[in-house]
Amino acid sequence: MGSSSFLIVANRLPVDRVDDSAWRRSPGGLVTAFAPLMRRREGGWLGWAGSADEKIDPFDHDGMHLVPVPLSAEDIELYYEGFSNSTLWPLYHDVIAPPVYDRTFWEAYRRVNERFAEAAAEAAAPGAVVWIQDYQLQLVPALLRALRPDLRIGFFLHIPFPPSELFHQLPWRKEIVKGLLGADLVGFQRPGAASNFKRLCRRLVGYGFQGNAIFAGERTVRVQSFPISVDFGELDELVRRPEVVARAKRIREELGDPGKILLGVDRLDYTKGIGQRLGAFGELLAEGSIEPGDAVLVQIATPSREQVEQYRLLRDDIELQVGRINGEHGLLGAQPVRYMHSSYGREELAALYLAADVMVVTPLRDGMNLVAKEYVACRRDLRGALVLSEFAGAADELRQAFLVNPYDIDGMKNVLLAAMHAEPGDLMRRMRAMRRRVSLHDVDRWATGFLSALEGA
Ligand code: GDG
Repeated sequence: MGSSSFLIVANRLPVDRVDDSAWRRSPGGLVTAFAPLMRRREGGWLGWAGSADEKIDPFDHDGMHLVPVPLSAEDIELYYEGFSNSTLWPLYHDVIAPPVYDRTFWEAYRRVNERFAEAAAEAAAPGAVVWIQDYQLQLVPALLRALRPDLRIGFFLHIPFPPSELFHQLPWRKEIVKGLLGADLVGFQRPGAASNFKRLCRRLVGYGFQGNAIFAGERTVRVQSFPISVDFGELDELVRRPEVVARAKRIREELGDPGKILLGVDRLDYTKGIGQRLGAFGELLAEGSIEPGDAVLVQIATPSREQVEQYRLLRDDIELQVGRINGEHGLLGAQPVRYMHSSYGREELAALYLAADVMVVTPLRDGMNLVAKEYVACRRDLRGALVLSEFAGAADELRQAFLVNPYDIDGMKNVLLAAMHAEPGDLMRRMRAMRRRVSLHDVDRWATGFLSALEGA
């Protein structure tokens, strides 16, 4: 038995390698959310360190005890790129892309989940609280419980949980449900996902439920929604810095001081609706509702899952679309779409949010979408419009956004124009309400809310 009385189990460790001996905390909200908890509770974090076929001993970093779980090149191909990102990811996102059902993927998923469960069983102190993260590790709760019945086990799914009709496609649907039911608390982003899961448990394994409780034989499993959020305070502080404010001004100048700056920030993923967004913007230019020079769409597309075929095809499609729009509507020295296939630092991102008049978040399906909440957290000036898909979890909370159905291109065009032309007073009212929501329901509240439910479960 190990010494961690609080253990996070996630596909990835929260650090990236700088060189042979040095690590750097990865960008992203999860680590920020957990760091204080980890320090308070002698926390550990178990996950893959990011390189293939490498065995790394546990080490301490930034007040956290990190336990690397090795993955071979084959595990990465079959468990990570395969079952996680070619089967579960599309299945859980409304089958926007066709899921691949491949038995070798499944075998690898099971094998790797067993490895994670064994490593967690070794690292956890007696009676420890273990919090397992996301779709890559859905078998770990039950596997870990079998090894260590003394633990208190929580699981949180960051992505949507699909409706029952879709979930039934999965040849290993029962195994996944039983895997999750090993937890004391199963958390989802949205209440609808929690309901889907409860109904599925009744149909697939015959367990009844009442309210938040599923009756799983001798045990009770609590199922509930916990909408994730951002570190409001950190972002609100970031955009007060004079260098960030100055950078936002410079960004506007570098873009040729257009009438309106529209911004998209996404991992390059087919769930994010980047093509639909470009389509709507392109049509507005083609029909003359927007003149080149009136508006620039900045699209940051962070490289993602480049070994997966569907992602390579998507990149080609998007880049073709950007090229067409700029080819047809660009002027010498002024391109309506500025597309960047790279990632940026936190400060640059905050400056971009601050420079953007219209933030365009149009996923076809998204568990939450933190970009929408980050934009809100960065707009202490109460300016800026948020265009937000109804199919993002964030739409449950950010009701004052300009909500769109990204499948409805005409609707999206109208909403983009409405957001671009909205009165400052209207924008201020909307932004004030959204900021109230995000500042009260920040990521710390998410993490402590989940943990107190788990410890009380
Ligand atoms: C999954 C679910 C759920 C993006 N580009 C850069 C950069 N980012 C940061 C954003 C944001 C994060 O990445 C993306 O989070 P999202 O929530 O938008 O989307 P997913 O990656 O799909 O996340 C999602 C989330 O998990 C949490 O539960 O909300 O629904 O799909 O924080 O700012 N960060 C930096 N440079 C970039 O270029 N530094």
